[in-house]
Amino acid sequence: MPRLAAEFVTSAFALSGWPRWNRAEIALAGRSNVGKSSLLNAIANTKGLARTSKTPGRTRCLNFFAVGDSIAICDLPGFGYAKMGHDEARKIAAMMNEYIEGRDNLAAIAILVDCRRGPRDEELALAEGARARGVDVIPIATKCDKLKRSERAAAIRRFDSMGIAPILCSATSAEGIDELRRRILALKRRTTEDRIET
Ligand SMILES: Nc1nc2c(ncn2[C@@H]2O[C@H](COP(=O)(O)OP(=O)(O)OP(=O)(O)O)[C@@H](O)[C@H]2O)c(=O)[nH]1
Ligand SMILES: [Mg+2]
Repeated sequence: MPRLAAEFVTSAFALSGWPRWNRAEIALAGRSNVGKSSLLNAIANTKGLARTSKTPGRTRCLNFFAVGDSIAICDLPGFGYAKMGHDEARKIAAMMNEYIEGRDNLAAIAILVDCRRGPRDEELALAEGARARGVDVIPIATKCDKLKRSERAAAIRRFDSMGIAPILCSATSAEGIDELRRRILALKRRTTEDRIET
């Protein structure tokens, strides 16, 4: 599997900052600290491409990365960070929803969930909203290097409520990263007409 080169393009705090291009986008979504930015760095095999941190709430805007000629990755800010101020948390949630509900380029959303926790209401709602718009949902169980061999089956079963088995991923051990690269390279741009109207 060749390295999947990704290049930072721009940060956006509002719709007006979203890039105008024809690329198919995959968004990386999930709770704060779940490992979105680390996963992006692993996919691109470039340390420091997206900023990561032990402190939750590192990413506060939408960060767009171009992959080849026709694909892009959008690293989203994390939700559910308890210590974030109410106004800031609301602003970030609104920014995320605006993107997920309004971005025509969005072809797929990778919903990252800590493998030891499993999806809850917020991730299930995110998956449902994306599917209703015809956006592919790719569940990802992150930090799977933390699992003992005997815990792996249970970790996968935690995703039953999502209706799709997760890709077990680790930015540390690189497990699942090639599979994710394949899924990203297979993305095709969808036009508005392709979407399932609900
Ligand atoms: N063991 C392990 N730790 C990880 C893995 N991926 C990320 N981490 C750690 O988890 C913490 C959060 O990682 P980030 O990639 O910054 O998480 P994020 O989802 O982008 O966080 P926000 O930007 O705050 O939403 C960091 O301390 C990482 O080193 C992994 O696969 N395995
Ligand atoms: Mg981040």
